Amino acid sequence: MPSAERIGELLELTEARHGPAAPAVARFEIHYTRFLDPKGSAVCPLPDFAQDRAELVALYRAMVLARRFDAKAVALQRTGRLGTFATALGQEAVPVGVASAMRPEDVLLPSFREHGAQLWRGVSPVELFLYWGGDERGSDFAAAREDFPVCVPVGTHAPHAVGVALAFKLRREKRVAVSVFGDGATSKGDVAEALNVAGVWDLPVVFVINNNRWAISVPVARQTAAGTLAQKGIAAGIESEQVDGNDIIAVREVVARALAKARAGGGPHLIEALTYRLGDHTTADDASRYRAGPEVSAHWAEDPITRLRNYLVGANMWGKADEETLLAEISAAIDRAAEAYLATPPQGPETMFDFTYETLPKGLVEQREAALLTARK
Ligand SMILES: Cc1ncc(C[n+]2csc(CCOP(=O)(O)OP(=O)(O)O)c2C)c(N)n1
Ligand SMILES: [Mg+2]
Repeated sequence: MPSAERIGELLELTEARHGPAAPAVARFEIHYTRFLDPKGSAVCPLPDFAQDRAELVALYRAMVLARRFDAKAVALQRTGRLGTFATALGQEAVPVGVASAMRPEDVLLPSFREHGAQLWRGVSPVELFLYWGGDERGSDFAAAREDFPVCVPVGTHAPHAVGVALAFKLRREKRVAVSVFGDGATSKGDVAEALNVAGVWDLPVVFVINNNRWAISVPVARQTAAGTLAQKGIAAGIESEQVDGNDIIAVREVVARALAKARAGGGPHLIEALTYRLGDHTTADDASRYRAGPEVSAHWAEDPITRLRNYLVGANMWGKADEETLLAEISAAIDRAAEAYLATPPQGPETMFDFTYETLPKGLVEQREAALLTARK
């Protein structure tokens, strides 16, 4: 990707070529926020919420929970007890940071790597296991009733977020729609159209690009020639910025500011969170076929969980005993959830027809009956 310096050079070149008769009529800057460096040292004064140990420990706990959920989901898939699963290994600060900045009445529209956000908002690990196990009941959340389910089609939930935000605006509700999608999704027409209309209608929506640098086997540099993904928001007239997506304090802070702005009627916002996919794309992928090992190892040095733990330990807010207690509590909770999932009797095959249409088209009525007959045999 071209550096900010290179973009400056290009601007100067354009001016030199066209001369003063053709003045530049637009310029833009993308700001990048980071509070903790990869080692966990503060690089500038931390925001107010980060002065509170309980707030930071809650963020730490939620990232550890997301990682533990991930590991269990992979283990279940590998032993034939879960469907294909997309881990968020190394990316936990994005979903947890986003969700921790939201209010319960806001609406989350996640893609398939945001279980950290869903867990924070009250979706249970049992529901998530059910979803990834192919059971539609996993999307019928007991809490977070108005949040959207996991969106596997790449980027199609961005226009849905615009619809949700338009409803909030029409009803004069002080709520914000938050849509999280990947770097690859920014190449989709759905995302470009969503950004465009959100800008024109000045809607209360925050778009978060979870830029983990890869879209399956396609690296960002082959995805777009744009220097940043954030500037795609600028093109739509939306205030846009970058954040260190492995620094949860930074993610929470920039998302909180964007939400406050949108809630106060200040319009949409786009945040590009720079992180890295440490794992395979999904359990159906083998990233070693297209990605060099040293690249991955280098990114382990930016792990968001270690980063926050180092900060907490350095600030005398966390110790070995705290860590052991937390890990034991979280492992037990996830194991219990997995057991509850495995003990849930599966639904009948007819349910795959039952949740899309209010009235089933004739062809599907026949297929539904055939599925039931086969199941009874
Ligand atoms: C509309 C659509 N096209 C293709 C796919 C197959 N697919 C699944 S994930 C993915 C890449 C997504 O990359 P990115 O947006 O960067 O998200 P990430 O997986 O890295 O989180 C593709 C092409 C899909 N799920 N939906
Ligand atoms: Mg990606």
